[in-house]
Formats: sequence, C-alpha cells, structure tokens
Amino acid sequence: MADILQNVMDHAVAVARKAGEVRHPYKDPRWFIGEESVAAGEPSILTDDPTWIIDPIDGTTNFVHAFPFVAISIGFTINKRVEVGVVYSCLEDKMFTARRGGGAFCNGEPLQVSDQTDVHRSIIATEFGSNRDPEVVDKIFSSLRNILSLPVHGVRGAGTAAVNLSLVASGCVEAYYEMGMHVWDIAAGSLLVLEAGGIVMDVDGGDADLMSRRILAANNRSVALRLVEQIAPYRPDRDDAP
Ligand code: LIP
Repeated sequence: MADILQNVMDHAVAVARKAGEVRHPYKDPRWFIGEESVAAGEPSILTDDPTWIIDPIDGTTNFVHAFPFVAISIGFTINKRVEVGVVYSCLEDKMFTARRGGGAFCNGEPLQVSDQTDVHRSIIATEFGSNRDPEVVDKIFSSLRNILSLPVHGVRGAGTAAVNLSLVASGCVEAYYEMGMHVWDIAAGSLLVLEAGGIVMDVDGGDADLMSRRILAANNRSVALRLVEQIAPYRPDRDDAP
C-alpha cells in the first residue's frame, strides 16, 4: 500500500519538475489548498502552479458519529488540472489512486465505471450537505424527488464526497452529484472517475469547475444528462470567492 502511494507521489513530483518547476512541491506553502489551511485563513485560489489540494478527513460528521465512511483525499493539480488523485477510504482500507492518462486503481487493481446506460437501472449518490437555508433545502428535495420519480433503482450517500466519487469510479453507483462541497472534497476523486472511464461536469451540464462547489460525476454522458434534467441547481459561494 505504501508503495502505491509513494509511486503516485513520486509521479506528482516528476510532473511538477517536467512543468519547469524547480522548487520542491512538498514544501512551498503557496502550493497547498487544504480544508484546515483555509479554515486557518490561508487563501483558496487555484493557480496554474503545481498545487496540492488536501482534505485530511473527508466525512468529518461521519467521523464524529463513528459512521464508518471516512477518507483522506489528496489531489495534485498543474494548470488547474488534476494530474494525480489519491483517496484513502480509511475504514474500508481501500487506497484509490489515479494519474492523468494512467488509469485508476483500488489497492492496485484497475477500476472501471459501470457500463449501465439506462438511468432507470442506476443508483445515484448524493449528499444533503450542511446548508439549512430553506431555499437550498427546497432545491435539494426538489432534485431528490425528481430523481427518485424517474424512477431510479436507488439513491445513496456515503457522507463523504471522496468516497462517493470512488464508488462511481468502482462501478458501484452510476453517478454522484452535489452542490456545497469544497474543492478539497472532490479534486482527487474527480480524477478517479475520469481515469475509470467516466465523466465529470457541472450540475447544469456545463464544464466542470473545481472551485464552483458543484459537481456531477457519472459513468457516461447519457446517465449524466438525464440527471441534469432533474437537478434543481443553486450556486453556493465559490471556493475562490474574495
Ligand atoms: C463533507 C463532504 C460531504 C458534504 C459536506 C462536506 P468534510 O466534507 O465530503 O460529502 O456533503 O458538505 O463538504 O467537511 O467532511 O471534509
């Protein structure tokens, strides 16, 4: 397991060096966006520089309640594009790794998204988030009602965005969408989905935007676009909002 992580991290360093950077990507504080550093007042601006995007505990509420899905999420971007993603689902003891163009793996075994094209035969993952603003809650339930009524086989949520994305990459659920999570929750997992053959987009069907706090990840475009029709979108404040 440690070998897999070391290989992925070495690859991230090699990618940074190839991009012409001579500083050591483990050490420069400008190259980090993390839940804890942002909470401590550090900026949350994604630049073209090599950047580590880190969530040491994704699924904090789960952790507090001993609900057994908690993950460590580490993404590495260059030119605002995720090059390396690592999600460690701690209690499942599953190490998910992906390199851009190099595939996605769980404990070293290749991952492939589900081949289901019919949304009616799909399981969709989502989260309710922590925003209790009545308008937001209405939108969350409106989306949920629409999706359940399609109908779909089921709706699930692990309580961590990183694990939800690993479930899409593993083919256990067909799609995951959420509004309100943060870049550190999804940076690594979004690459897992892409490298397992899936797609990642905005909840309105537009291009994915890591800092927008909105994501729709799916096994294929057909399932994704059926969900776009059902989701009532709203715009949380962006992660890079001044
Ligand atoms: C959480 C996410 C979860 C989402 C929450 C929150 P945290 O991250 O993984 O899926 O619904 O809004 O962002 O706070 O546990 O790192």
